[in-house]
Amino acid sequence: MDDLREKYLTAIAGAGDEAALEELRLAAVGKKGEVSLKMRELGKMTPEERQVAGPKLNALKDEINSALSAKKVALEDAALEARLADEWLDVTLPARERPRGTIHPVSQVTEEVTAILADMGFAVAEGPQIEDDWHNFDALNIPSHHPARTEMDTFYMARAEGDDRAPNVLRTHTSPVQIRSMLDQGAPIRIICPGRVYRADYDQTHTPMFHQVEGLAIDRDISMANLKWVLEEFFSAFFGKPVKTRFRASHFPFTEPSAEVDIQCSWEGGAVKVGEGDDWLEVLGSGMVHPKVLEAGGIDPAEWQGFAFGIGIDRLAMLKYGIPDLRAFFDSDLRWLRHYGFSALQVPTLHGGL
Ligand code: 2NL
Repeated sequence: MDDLREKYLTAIAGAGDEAALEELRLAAVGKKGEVSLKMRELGKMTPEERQVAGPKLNALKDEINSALSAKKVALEDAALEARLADEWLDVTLPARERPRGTIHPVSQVTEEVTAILADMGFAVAEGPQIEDDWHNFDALNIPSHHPARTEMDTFYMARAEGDDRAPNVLRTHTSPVQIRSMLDQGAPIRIICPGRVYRADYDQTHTPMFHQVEGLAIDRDISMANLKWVLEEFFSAFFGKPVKTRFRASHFPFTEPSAEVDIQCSWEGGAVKVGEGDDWLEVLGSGMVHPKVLEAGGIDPAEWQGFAFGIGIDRLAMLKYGIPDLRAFFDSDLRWLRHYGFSALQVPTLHGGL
């Protein structure tokens, strides 16, 4: 019996895990375990022998059982300690930084303009930023001697040595996109063309790349009255209050008649406010599409006519969001971008008041 005690208590003390412990339990005090077998032998003993051996065996069984449960608890504690040591986490560490970009005012305003005009039935059309001189100038009735075509105003692309085709240009307006759309779709047509345009100009109020949105509506009975309604509706939606407009006769090669459009504003303490006061701010050029331009777009001017307009997006952004310096738009200064940028969740909608 002393051998059994010695054997099992030593084995239990050395058991590495719960499975080993269970094996020992079965071997010692399980139904066919060594201690249980010994207990069965009690029946063959004399009463005197049994009186000595019985209590001793019971005591041994109890001793082994409590050693087993004590060891089980010790193993569980050790496993928990190991996990605690292993899965340690410093919850006081500063959180990981999440770099967040913002929506550039130009993108925001492009979305706003698009939302308003899409609601009036204008679809968005896009096209190449590198154009041939026909789409950028000839199709728009801009003659070859026109000052807009000089290298003072237009960026010309280089041609390969010996290639004497007219050089391509960086588009100076988004009008060529409208020419392409007319040629592709024919009339009737109602589109807007937002995008980057390029002119060789750099000062306080001009950057060599800027953004424009042009609109074009062609149908069987379109007039300047439709143009005026669309523009007043547009400005009122864009600035969120009624905005008066003023049309002044003007000249563009691609429209006849042509009008420059001013919007009502006030000047106070060096800041412009749109939709109040009795000053005027020029914001846009427009007119009825010139018959030669319709022809260049493959549309019969005897059957169709329409209006077109062009607005500077950057200018609109400065006006609406009180941004003073145009050149900062394209400096990629993170402090400026965080200050004037928009959250990706501020998606402009008509019902949200833009
Ligand atoms: C301006 C002038 C304007 C247009 C753009 C246009 C396009 C086609 C035909 C006729 Cl395809 N016109 N676009 C017309 C008038 C003015 O923009 O000063 N924008 C800031």
